[in-house]
Amino acid sequence: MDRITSSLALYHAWVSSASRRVRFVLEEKELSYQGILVNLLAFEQHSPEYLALNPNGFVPTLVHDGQPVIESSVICEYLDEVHPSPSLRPAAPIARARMRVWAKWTDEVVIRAFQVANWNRMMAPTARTWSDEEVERRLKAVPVPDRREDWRRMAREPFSEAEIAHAVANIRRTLDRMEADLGRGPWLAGDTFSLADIHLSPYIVRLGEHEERGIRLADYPRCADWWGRLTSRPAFARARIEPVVFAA
Ligand SMILES: N[C@@H](CCC(=O)N[C@@H](CS)C(=O)NCC(=O)O)C(=O)O
Repeated sequence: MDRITSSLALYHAWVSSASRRVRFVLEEKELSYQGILVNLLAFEQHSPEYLALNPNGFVPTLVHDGQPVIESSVICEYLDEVHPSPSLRPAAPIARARMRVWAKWTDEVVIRAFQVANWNRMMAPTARTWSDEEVERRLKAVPVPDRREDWRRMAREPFSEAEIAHAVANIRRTLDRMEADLGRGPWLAGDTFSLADIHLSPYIVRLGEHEERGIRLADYPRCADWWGRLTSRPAFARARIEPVVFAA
């Protein structure tokens, strides 16, 4: 990993959805920052150097004036506090509360729902090649017990069809709730584009991965309209929130 040379640095990975939320905020605010790539399949996120910044061993981590800030939704709010213009949090407390409900749902449900299917395709092909000794060594370096178990699963017992079906049910639930909230719209938290819209964007861009399970954005007309408006924002392209292409 590169060394920090700027007062605003983001440790991230291009395909990491949590990193993408923060990159979108940085681009909306047109902040210049140093991007430091963390190679997740080389396990740089579990190195002592990185764990000193982010004790959970996840990307992203923002380092501002030498101070690390972790957790993507917290980083997004932090950036909006220290660089308030243009504001990404609605002014009205009720709309701000709705924005936070979306942040919470994304953190507690959406991240996991997408992780289950994605990790089988993205992480398992590497992890299943490890010897038993290597599995033991790699798992020792993973600090969060739940994530350690996820890595063990990738090495030896990938997520089952039943677990993926459960994840897909949560994705459908998310789309249903988005469709309902957009009825009040035009944005997820109300009148203005906000962090709520940013939080969902890296997951909606990956919906195509679930097409064979019958999930289609076109079946959610308000979401499809919202997606058209969101993806035409110049910051979206600069943040590089693109569908993920898997090796065949
Ligand atoms: N709640 C965390 C989750 C971050 C997260 O799960 N990051 C993934 C990439 S999207 C990661 O670091 N994966 C590598 C690993 O767990 O070893 C956040 O929102 O920042």
